Amino acid sequence: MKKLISALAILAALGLAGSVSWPSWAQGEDPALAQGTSGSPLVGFETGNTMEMASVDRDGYLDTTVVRPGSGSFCYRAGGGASVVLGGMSAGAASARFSWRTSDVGVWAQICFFTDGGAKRTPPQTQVYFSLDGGTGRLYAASSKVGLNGGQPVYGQTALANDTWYTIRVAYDAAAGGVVRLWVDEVLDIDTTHSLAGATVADARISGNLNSDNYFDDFWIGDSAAEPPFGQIVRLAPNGGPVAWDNSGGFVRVDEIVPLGGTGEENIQMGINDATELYDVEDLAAASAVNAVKAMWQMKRGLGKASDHRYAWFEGGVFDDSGPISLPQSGYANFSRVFELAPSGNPWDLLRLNGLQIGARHASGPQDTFISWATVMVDYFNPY
Ligand SMILES: [Ca+2]
Ligand SMILES: [Ca+2]
Repeated sequence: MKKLISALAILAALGLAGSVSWPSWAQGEDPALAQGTSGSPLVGFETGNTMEMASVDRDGYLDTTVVRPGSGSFCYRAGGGASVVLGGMSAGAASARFSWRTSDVGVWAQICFFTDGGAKRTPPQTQVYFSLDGGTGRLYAASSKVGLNGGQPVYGQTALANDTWYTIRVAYDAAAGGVVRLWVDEVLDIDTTHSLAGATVADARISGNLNSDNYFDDFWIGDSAAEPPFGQIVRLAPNGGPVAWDNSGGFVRVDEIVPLGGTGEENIQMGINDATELYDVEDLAAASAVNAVKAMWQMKRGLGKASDHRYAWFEGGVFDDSGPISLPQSGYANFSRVFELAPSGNPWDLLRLNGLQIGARHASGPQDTFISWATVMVDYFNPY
């Protein structure tokens, strides 16, 4: 199975009462997946906030009017500058899948590119980029850095249409002679190689053009040049489950979009007893494949002596948790974990997905654990 690039860095969310500041999701803490330092390999914008990405172009914003069926409630409209979907990578090869549409195939846009991590989106910092050519209405790959076609574009053959969602998949191997590939829906539209070795891929970026509307959604990012899986991303919200904690608000206090962390908007474990609060989540109606699942949590701790706070999950008879995590006393910290396999170790399927529970755990000690928000993002494929 292709590995997803996950995230390591710990970034605390500073949530102010009534107005939550929303940083990058930053703690995808499965050690086997931990290769990045910010962002997440699954980005569907279903938190209702652009900051699921590592950095956001100043002109980018979320849109709810042209969302692709099967892709939840939000998509991202890119501005003219670059947004970093996933930063902190250290990969000799990279791939990405996303949904994309443009209002005008006659307007050039550099829609996706892998870089060395520099500030610019042009060579020498960009290793390879995949762009819409406004003259032909086709996509092309280009790079003067890694000896791709003598620095000239390599064009795909698919003539694109305005206002149409496409599934775009790209793959790049930085080694000399490595592949550069792009798929438009089922079609392998660009299939070439480059002659020079590139540097380690540090991030994956997207951009649009202020003279057209370029929408993105459903990002899956991998660390090989293999063909990414088809898929889209939806959110499954908490919708039930046992109420075990003292502040018995149940799932209704952790299911909102955008997340609210104020008083009365959280569940709290008070006192020193071991306790776990797990939430059922909405069922997904149909999927021919479940590629991966990202669980997300927003938590903080109470005042007093530090104690043992964890986020937790349950599936297929297997209960597990994060182990002790460091939580802020003021404001909330965001956590995420990507599960390529179900927690029971089996490949995901609908039955396992719909049996998943997530929540939080207070192991011991005199300090309260707060959970403000929890959700599940599913990367799935279902042909329409
Ligand atoms: Ca979405
Ligand atoms: Ca809440």
